[in-house]
Parts: sequence; C-alpha cells; structure tokens
Amino acid sequence: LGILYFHFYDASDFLENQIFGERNLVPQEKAEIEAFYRNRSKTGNNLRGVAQGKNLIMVQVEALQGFVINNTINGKEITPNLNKLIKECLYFDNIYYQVSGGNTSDAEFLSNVSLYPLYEGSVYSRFPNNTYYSLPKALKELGYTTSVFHAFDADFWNRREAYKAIGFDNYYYVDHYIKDDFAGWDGTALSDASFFRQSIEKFDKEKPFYSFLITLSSHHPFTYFEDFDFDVGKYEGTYFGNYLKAVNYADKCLGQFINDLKAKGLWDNSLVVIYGDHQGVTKQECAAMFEYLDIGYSECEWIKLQKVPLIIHYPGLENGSVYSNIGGEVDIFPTIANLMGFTPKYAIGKDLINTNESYAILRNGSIVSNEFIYISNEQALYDYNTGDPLPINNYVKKINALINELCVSDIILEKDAFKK
Ligand code: GP9
Ligand code: MN
Repeated sequence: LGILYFHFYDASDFLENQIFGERNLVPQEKAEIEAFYRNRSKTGNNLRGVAQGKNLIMVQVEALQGFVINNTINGKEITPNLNKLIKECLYFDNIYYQVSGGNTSDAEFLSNVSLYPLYEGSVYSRFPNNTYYSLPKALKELGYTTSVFHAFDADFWNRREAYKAIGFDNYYYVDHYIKDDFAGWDGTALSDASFFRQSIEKFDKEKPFYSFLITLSSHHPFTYFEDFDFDVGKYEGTYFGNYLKAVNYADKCLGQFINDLKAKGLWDNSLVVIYGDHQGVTKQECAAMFEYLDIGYSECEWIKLQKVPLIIHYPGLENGSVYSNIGGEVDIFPTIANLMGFTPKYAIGKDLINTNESYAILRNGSIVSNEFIYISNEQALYDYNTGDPLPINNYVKKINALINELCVSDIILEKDAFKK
C-alpha cells in the first residue's frame, strides 16, 4: 500500500499505544522475559576482544542483497570491490534480513538494538520513547562518541526521536550535507559518493567513535541508473538490470570509501561492518532474478534468496574466512560486542562467531534453519536441503521454541519492559 499508508497507520497506532494502550507488564510476562535471558546458552570466546578499544564504522547499504556477491553478469563482477574486500574479511553468507513495516529503519533497529521489529508498522514510529539497551549506549559507556549519518529528511521514519531513544549522541541528516552530487531515486538523493566523502570528515577526531552510516543511492526505483555504464546484457532496460546497475554503483562508492579510510589511517584503527538492509528485487519482479541464477521458483527458494551480505573487518585481519551459520540482522550487535570485548545485556540475537546454532526467524514468523524452512502463512514445513515437505507435528516444539524469541521481543517493546 506504500509508504504513506505506513506512516498514516503508524500515527494512528502510536496514539493507540501511547494513550489508550494497556502497557502494564504483568508478572507472567516479566517471568517469560527473565526465563528467556536466563536460558540463553553461553557462547565461546573465539575472537573475543580483537577490536577492543578500536573505532566502529558500520555501513548499512540500501537494498544490497546477498546473491550479487561473487557473481558476474556478461563476464563482469557486479560487486568487484566487495568481492575483493571479502578476501580479507569475515564474510557471513547466510544472513537473513528480518525487517517488517519499518523497512530500512527496522534494519537499523535490528543491528543496533538486537530486538525484533514489530509485526505491524514501524517500531521507530510506534515506540520512539521506550527504554532500549543498544550498541551506541554500550559504546558510550566505554567512552565512545556515537553518531548516525543518513542524508535524508530528519523525521522520515521518525528517526529524530528514535535515535535519541537508541542513544546516538549526534544525528547528521540531509541539512548537514552540501548537495553537490546526486544519484539514485529520481536523481534527488545525495550520491553515496558524496555522502561517504562528507561523512568521513565528520567522524570524531578526539575520542574513539562509533559511526553508523546509512546509504541511499541504491533505493528503488532503480531507473536512475538505467544509462549507467555497466553492461547488464539482456537485462538492459529492465527492473532487474537497473537493480544490478544500482548495486554496482553502490559497490563503487564503498570501494572508494574503504580507500579513503585507508588513506586517513582509519582502516587500521577501526572495526568495519558492512551489511544490506533488505531486498531490492521484489516478489513481483523476481522472475528475472530466478532466471539469472538458473533456479526454479518455489516458496523455499524465494525465502533462501532473502539474504543480505554481512562483512566484517578488524585491524590486523588479512586472510578472510567465510561463516555460513544461518543468522539474521538481530545477530549483528552481539557479534560486534564479542569482537569489541563486551557482553550486551539484553540482546536477543546470537554471537555469530561463537554459536553452534544455525537459524533465522523472519518477522512474519517464518523460520529458516539448517534443518528446515517453516513458512508461517502456509503453516508448512520443508526440508532445508531438498525442499521436500516435512511432517510438521514432529517439529512443533522446535518451532515454538524459536518463535518464542518474537514473543519475548514483542512483550519487551509493547510493555516497555526495560524501563520496568
Ligand atoms: C530514506 C530511506 C528509506 O530514509 O532510508 O528507505 P526504505 O525504508 O524505503 O527502504
Ligand atoms: Mn532500505
């Protein structure tokens, strides 16, 4: 129904939640939350603290999907810079996005707070005044300056309010940028090239810092890139072809950004995290993607393509490794915390480096694990590898145990439980 619908919906829902809503945390809910955190399995100590005391630079890339990585079109790499980077990074190739009605902003919330977004609407709009434990708050306690950068209207997705609750010290939005170059959307978005160039200048020069950057140019519609100089062969002039061109542009800007970090001596002094926020190829437009990947369409295969790359580099790391545990954006905060040597208090996600578990829970209640794929709206279960149906009754306990994460997260949000 489009963005306006969401924002209208959020506004009415906000009123309901804040004014008419029953937000008392009842004892049973409190007990459920406590039991959940008590039962979290202890993880190991691999790579613990390797980036302790370093800066943190995290980039959330608009609509960057996993399938473009290490892939070519007409003999040319789609993301040559990221492909090169991955060789000297930790690369997580089985990470699912978990956004809901808040789209980009939900991805930000997942990675910085490690709670799930809401089933309906945007968490930034509905609960902007909650108490949160977050990555910026944890780093602030360790003496960091924390800043978020996004060259768009300050109040879109209610970011101005939400960022206060999440605990960022500074918010650099469109008014803080010189509009000297445009790329993406209908040509009105500040280009990623300019965005990175200007943002780097704003990084704290006195203290260790956490800078969180959210890119914009590769936002749909991708038509802006139609004449862009990247040959997509038979997909020239199509939605899918334009998407590949937009991603190729984003990759080019990321490559330049990494070079600039190196030139400024920041690369060797910072933990750098790059990931995609959500899909770029919609279900409506997915036929070309399936054809390109030479995969037959099925609901399971569609779900398996809802992945985003997660790339992490810490100072001194030269030889990369690939982590293929299944995870989600909710796991980013605890994974970073381990590398930076602290334990997040109330993260729902898992540390991807030290976990033996392999699953992601999508916000619609579907689940991907290394064993099965559960499709919530069909209430159907399939073997992860073969796609064959599985007897759901044998797995009810497992499914419910996983879905409990969503329930606990919902109670925390709806009842503002951390405040209490
Ligand atoms: C603009 C952009 C929104 O703030 O981040 O992206 P969307 O949520 O539409 O992907
Ligand atoms: Mn987005």
